[in-house]
Amino acid sequence: DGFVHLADYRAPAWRVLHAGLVFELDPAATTVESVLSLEPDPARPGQPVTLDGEGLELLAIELDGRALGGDGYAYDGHQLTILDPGRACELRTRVRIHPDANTRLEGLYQSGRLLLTQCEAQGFRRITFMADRPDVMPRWRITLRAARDAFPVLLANGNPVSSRGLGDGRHEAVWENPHPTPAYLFAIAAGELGRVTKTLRTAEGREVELNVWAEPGDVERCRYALGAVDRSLRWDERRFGRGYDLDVFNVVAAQDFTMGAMENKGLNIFNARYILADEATATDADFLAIESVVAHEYLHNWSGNRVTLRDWFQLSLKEGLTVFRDTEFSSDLHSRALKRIEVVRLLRGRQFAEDAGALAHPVRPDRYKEISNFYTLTIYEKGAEIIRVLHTLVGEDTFRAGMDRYFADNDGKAATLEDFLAAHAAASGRDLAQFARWYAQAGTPELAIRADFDAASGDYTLTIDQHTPATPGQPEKQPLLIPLRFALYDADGGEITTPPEADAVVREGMAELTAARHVLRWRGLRGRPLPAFNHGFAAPVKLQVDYSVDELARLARLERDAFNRWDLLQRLATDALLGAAHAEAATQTLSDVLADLLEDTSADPAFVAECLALPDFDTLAEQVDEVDVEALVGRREELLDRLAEDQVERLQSRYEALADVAAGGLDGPEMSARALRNACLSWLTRLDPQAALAEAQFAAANTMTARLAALRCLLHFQAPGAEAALAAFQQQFRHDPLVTDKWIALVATRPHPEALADVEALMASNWWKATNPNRVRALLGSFARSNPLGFHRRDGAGYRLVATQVASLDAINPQVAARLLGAFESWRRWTAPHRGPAREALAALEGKLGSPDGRDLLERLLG
Ligand code: HT7
Ligand code: ZN
Repeated sequence: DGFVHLADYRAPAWRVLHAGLVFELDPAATTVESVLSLEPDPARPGQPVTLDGEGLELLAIELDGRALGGDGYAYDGHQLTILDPGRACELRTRVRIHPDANTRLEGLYQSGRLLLTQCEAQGFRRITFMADRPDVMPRWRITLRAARDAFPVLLANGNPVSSRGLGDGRHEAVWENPHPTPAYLFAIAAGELGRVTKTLRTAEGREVELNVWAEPGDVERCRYALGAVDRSLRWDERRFGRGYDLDVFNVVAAQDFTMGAMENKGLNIFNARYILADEATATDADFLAIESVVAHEYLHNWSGNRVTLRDWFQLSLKEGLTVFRDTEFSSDLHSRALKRIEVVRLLRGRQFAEDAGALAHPVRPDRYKEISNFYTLTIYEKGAEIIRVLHTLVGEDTFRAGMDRYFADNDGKAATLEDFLAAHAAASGRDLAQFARWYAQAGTPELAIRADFDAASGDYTLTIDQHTPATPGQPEKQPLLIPLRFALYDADGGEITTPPEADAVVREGMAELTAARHVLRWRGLRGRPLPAFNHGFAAPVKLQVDYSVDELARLARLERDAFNRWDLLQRLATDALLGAAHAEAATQTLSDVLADLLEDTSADPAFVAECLALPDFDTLAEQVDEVDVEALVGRREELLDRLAEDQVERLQSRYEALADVAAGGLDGPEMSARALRNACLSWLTRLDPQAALAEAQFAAANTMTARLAALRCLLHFQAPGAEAALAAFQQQFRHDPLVTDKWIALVATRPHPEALADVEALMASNWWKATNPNRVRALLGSFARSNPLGFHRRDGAGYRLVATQVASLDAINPQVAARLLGAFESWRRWTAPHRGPAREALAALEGKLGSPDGRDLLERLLG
């Protein structure tokens, strides 16, 4: 049926114990000689050796030193089959590949003057023959040979063993990776690279050299990333007791990279946008993202590399866990509340939509057609939330004990989610069978909570109904184990600490919901209490609680925890936008609370900035049955206008007062000041685009954060000076592709249907580079995902533009094309004037996509 099924998993009949590779590197034609030590599984005798190899030009093949003739093997362009040799043996092959023609950026490819690899998930088979599956884990010896002038630096996984000149201008470097490592973690990088470096001693006493490499002109911009590697290594030692296990840790920045970065053993390869930074070219958000992606890849060394995956169905075992770990890293180092706000925005705006749309799938899918299409927010972000649910249920100490056990039991192995759950079940003494449903069931659970108070008896009951909507292929759902935090406040704002009578386990303000309905009951209360739920968003669910505006206003002032206060403001804003009955009262309350916040100079300015940022379009769209794009955007703009009018003086005063702290520097208070200042600038420019505030900030800016925020205000509010500022910005940074991506994304997201023409003009210009994923994302990704008025034009031109580009990008880089196609995931919920053109744009793609990636997505979108 074209699917790979989890139920069909079989252990490999042949293991690869050792892989010795010799590369003769050349962009046009690289040869790879491979010697694989193969061993049969005694439990499965008589099986042929089958190795993956995609489109390889086979030059030579020998088994145990003897050339194989045409009757000894078969190669069909995808798989190499050798009749059962019947014993352990050594297979030697030589193949030729063509990195400079590789626009897929999978396998060995050229980026600028560098040669690089990307092997996850199934790219290694484009380099040479291998059992390209994560449960086959050879030890590796990698020899790289190349012309010294073009490729002075030769890097691979593991530790450097030797290097030497070869005469005739060529040289060689040998690397050895002693840890059993699957092929998806293989990496090499070669070319003219410079580095920043630092040596440290790990807690276990190992001396480790940390290097961050980039093209020579970019080396100075690697310093921040190097610091982030250092911080990550130290944090994993402290918080998880996990040390680093090689003599070197190399990181390389590449301008052409399909995703964010890759955790190859000892040689992480990064999209340059997650490495290169200084204050003149990177925003504060860039710095924070760099630190978090660097941490993510570093932390994979244990969650992914030392303990790897049995098969790709287990993807969230490494990705969800590592997102959980990198989020904890950022929360420990910076503001936990701000990090939680960032994550919850992403969940509500994007992951919930994915989980409710045509592409919804469980965190552990049970079948797939193309694994590349499963690197999703559900696998990553919902996967991390599930780990957080476990952490909430068992507490930090027991969670740590479970992790220690998981690492100890599975080190050097290829694990499953069952292995992970078994370790945590053993450490906590809990039965995690119901918890495991989180992995099997797609869709965001909804909790509807009804409160009843009997004034005569003082009895107060909370009835909690759990429901998960149907998703493709899963019409029926079972109840999940959900830890629901709650608090009850009395009339004086004091917390009622009496535990309720309940048909669920309740402890310290948390109920463990396991059934479709639970009832919590308090008796003899003196008045109707005010309830609050899901503090810190501990349960990744949608809550339905009918609050009056007065109750929300009281809660917004009662809640001391920063995340919860922010969440209440989001709720007020949502009611102001979508809650017809009390929209006006909610607007007024929101405005009053924002006024207090803007006057509260003791509050973290970055937190105030988060409170000023209303729920975005995606988050709102997720909460309505049918998405009327123009109406939703229009209402949001009106609300922003109204709130900005109410706050104008406070905005001006905070904008001015924060100028000095915001002037430069990367310390918390400095970044915070810029965050609030830029939020104020946006609201003030909205009110009066003619005022020269943004123009002045643009002219005086000495950080990219201030400059880009000003340019955004100028362009998006069509202020005088916008054209001149854009031209100056383009000119100043024309040689920097990452900064160029920034202005391109601003143009693509101008909130106006006419932005389409600007996007088309850019596509016809020299700025357009279809082979560079960052450029494609900056222009088309931003347009499709972050410009509702442009993408959802009533004439369907936005959909047609994106669909047409998907078709041509599919032939260049199928993964990049498939991600763009994901922008249509919610099309069935768009109102009729949009739905029709969207369906037509998708239908026009049928028969036009050559890749399995694109065809799989299109089938699911239209199915
Ligand atoms: N584990 C890495 C995933 C990745 C990837 C997957 C498919 C195609 C290209 C890719 N590049 C990187 C990234 C991570 O989650 O750490
Ligand atoms: Zn990852």
